[in-house]
Amino acid sequence: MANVDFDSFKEVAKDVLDGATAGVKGFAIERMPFVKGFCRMCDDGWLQGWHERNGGNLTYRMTDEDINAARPFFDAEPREWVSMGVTGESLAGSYFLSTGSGKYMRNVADDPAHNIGIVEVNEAGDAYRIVWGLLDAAKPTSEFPSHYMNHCVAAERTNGANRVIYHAHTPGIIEMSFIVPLTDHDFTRRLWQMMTECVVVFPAGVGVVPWMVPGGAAIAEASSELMKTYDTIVWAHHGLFAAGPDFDTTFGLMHTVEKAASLYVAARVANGGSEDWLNKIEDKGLIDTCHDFNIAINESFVG
Ligand code: 2HA
Ligand code: ZN
Repeated sequence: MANVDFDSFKEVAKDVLDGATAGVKGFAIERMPFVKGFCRMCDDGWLQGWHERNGGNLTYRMTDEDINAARPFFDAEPREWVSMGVTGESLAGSYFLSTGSGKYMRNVADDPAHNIGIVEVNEAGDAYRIVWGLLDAAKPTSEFPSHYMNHCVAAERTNGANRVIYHAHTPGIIEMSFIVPLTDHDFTRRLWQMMTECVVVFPAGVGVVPWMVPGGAAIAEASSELMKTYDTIVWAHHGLFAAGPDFDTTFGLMHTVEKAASLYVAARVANGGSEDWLNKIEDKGLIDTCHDFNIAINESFVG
């Protein structure tokens, strides 16, 4: 210290302090638990091989606590309102953390502010504006209208418990859509039969949407109709769309359904292409499992 003059010491100290303040401001949102959980889920999906290129998207409906914690870091000037092309009144005024359109899941954890962002939905429930992140003119996912409509339905069905909607390009489910009739009944029964705990993880079964153009109002409406009954929806030749109360449950649901789908395809290949299994879980087994776990099975798919 003896050789450092006081003014230059002060200057260095100020630089360090300014840098730290900018760092805290720049990274404060990234450190919040809901953002960390969101980024981890994007990375987990990437590591599963579900998110080639910009495939898949994730949205999370923020709690009041999340909003209050994040608000000091919102843009001073919110961006323009953008019409969603769909209307959902029940979640008007909500805030969502969303992946960006054209963004890659594998890049989210490294650079959240460019790849994800917080959007506010207006009081009419038909438009959004970005209030944080999605830097350099990025936009929320092209599937945001689908996500929003499905958030509305899933939140109503679960008395507000549902907060997460996740879409992934899951290979087993895509493969199944080539070889299984595209009905809720056909997919659900086959998936339940693949692994004992499937019926416990998704006792309502899965809904199936036939092939549709992605990103539009039509797929949003078809999915949200099925979301009245199911947490998981197959988008034929495209992937899965899943809803849940938190990141773990929603990721776990997607993982379970996709694992069952890949087991189905592998078992069918191993069986020479036939579905005439030597051994399988009978309907009584599915019903008894739900009974023992005290879970209501969707009875339209058994018996
Ligand atoms: O985000 O997965 O369905 C890209 C998509 C669209
Ligand atoms: Zn997709």
